[in-house]
Order: sequence, then structure tokens, then C-alpha cells
Amino acid sequence: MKHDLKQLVDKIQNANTIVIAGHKNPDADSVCSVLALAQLIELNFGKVPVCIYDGNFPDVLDNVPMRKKMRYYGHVDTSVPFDLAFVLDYGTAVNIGGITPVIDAAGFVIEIDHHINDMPVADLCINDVCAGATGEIVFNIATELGWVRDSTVNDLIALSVMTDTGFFKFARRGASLRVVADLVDAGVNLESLSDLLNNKPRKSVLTEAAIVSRAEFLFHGRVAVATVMRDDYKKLDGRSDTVLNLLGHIRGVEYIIMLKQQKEAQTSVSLRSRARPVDGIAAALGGGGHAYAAGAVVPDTLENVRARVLDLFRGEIK
Ligand SMILES: [Mn+2]
Repeated sequence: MKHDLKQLVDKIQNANTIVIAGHKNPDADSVCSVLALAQLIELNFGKVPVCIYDGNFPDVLDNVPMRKKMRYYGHVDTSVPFDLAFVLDYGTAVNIGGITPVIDAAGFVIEIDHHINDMPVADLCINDVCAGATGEIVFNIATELGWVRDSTVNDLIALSVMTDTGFFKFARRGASLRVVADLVDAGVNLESLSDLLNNKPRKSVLTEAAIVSRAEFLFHGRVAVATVMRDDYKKLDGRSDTVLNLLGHIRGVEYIIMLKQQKEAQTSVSLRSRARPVDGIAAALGGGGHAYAAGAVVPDTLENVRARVLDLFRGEIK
């Protein structure tokens, strides 16, 4: 057994209280990897971790197994420091959000993540940037340690990998698919899991459709720009990847920009590319991400951020 896994087991065995958190405004991988780890710890150690999140919990994830175990951190008593804290799928410290003091106060911190992160926060880091999802790393830990899994764990891990790989499109290694293959052989039904995610509020989907229909096409149709004003932003559920995906279906579109007016002077920028990497543009805006899917939250008005982003693209597109 690798030294870091031995230490992980040791810390779980010696902890009376355990908290597990993912990133702020959780996505499916963040939620499902947290819940899978909690269930694994309960099954294999008889301890019940507390699972918390910060930000908005999207309706689309309301039907995932164990959903009720995931609690808004503000509704949980965190006044007494936890013996052990896990922080999963968080990418960079700012994404831990309001949970940061809970993590800082814990006796020992373990992170499990598949994001590139130059400044990890934990005492023990079990990171694998080639993994398709954090849930995949949780599966690999459980397998290596010979932990018992149940059908709930299997469903949660499958949901993590399915969603974070864009239903397998972004899988960068066969191992991600082999995890899912093993889970299907163990009884996981991918069709019913993907159906369980058809749970967005009607107003959110109709708003996404309206945003797509209002999109602009610049630079001879190579750049699609979707703009989400404050009123529409409030109606969205989760990250509205649907908008980016739909615009990406259009012939000739190489880059997609989605600008969301989160507040009067706070605009989120999501970038997708089918041509050259866009993480440099995201970094220039103070954000980051993957080469072809990146973003930033900029403390400025929609109009100003729009002008800045288009300037950056003007320099990039030849
Ligand atoms: Mn993830």
C-alpha cells in the first residue's frame, strides 16, 4: 500500500469527527464524489462524515443518491473543529468559499482532486490531474484499499465520471472508461443515471433557449457570444453548459463566450474553444481552467468585461 493511502486510512481510523466538502456552487462531480467518499467511510469504518457545500445547489442534482446528506454549511454546526476534513474537486483555494474557515480549523486536511493546482491547501494531497473526475480518484482509492462498495457508491462514482467527462467526450485515458465499465458490470444502469439528471426547472431550460436565440456571431461567425443579463441569470440552474453546447453545434463557430451578469459589477466569463487554447485569455481576466474550457469571474460591469474579452479575442484571432 502506498504511504499516502496508509496515512489516509490512519487518519480516518483516528478521527471522531469528519467533514467532507467540495467546491462552491457544486457540480455533479463535486456532489457525487463527496457523497461517495462519505458512504465509503460509513461502510468501511462505521463513521458518519458530515457533508457540506457552499453556494447554490442546482435543482438538476436533486435526484442524485444521498442528496439529503449534502447540507448547506451555514445550516451545520461547525463551531467545534473537525478532527479530519476532506476537500474534494476544488481546483483552487478561492473555490472553497465560505467553508474555508472550517477546513483551516480541522485537525488534519486531505484533498482529493483532478484539477491543476499550484497551491494545494491540504496536509495530504491525493491528486491525479489525468483523472476524468474526482469520483474516479475516489474509486481508485477504494479499489486499492479493498474497501467494500455498495450500489449507492457505484451510482455516485458513475455519475461523477459521466458528467465530468461530458459523457465520455473529455476522457483523457482509458482508465476513466474502465472505471465505468467495471461499474456497469457491477450493475450500474447508465441510462437511468442520465435520466435522473433530467431535472432542471422548466424556466431554466426556457431561459437557456432564449439566451441561445439571442446570441451574437462575431469575427465572421467564428466567435459566438451569449449574454446573460441579471434577470435571466437568476432563472438559470447550475452552470448552463447547455448554452455553450448548443452554440458549439453551429458550423463555423470556433469559440464560444458566455458572459453572465452575476451582479451589477461582477461578470462571469465562460470560454469554450474548438480551435486554439483559451486558458490564456481566462488567465488574462484573472481566471483559469482547462485549455479548451476556461473561465473567470471579473469584478466589473458586463459592458466593460465584454469589451475586454473581445479585445483579447481580437489579438488572438488572425
Ligand atoms: Mn471535477
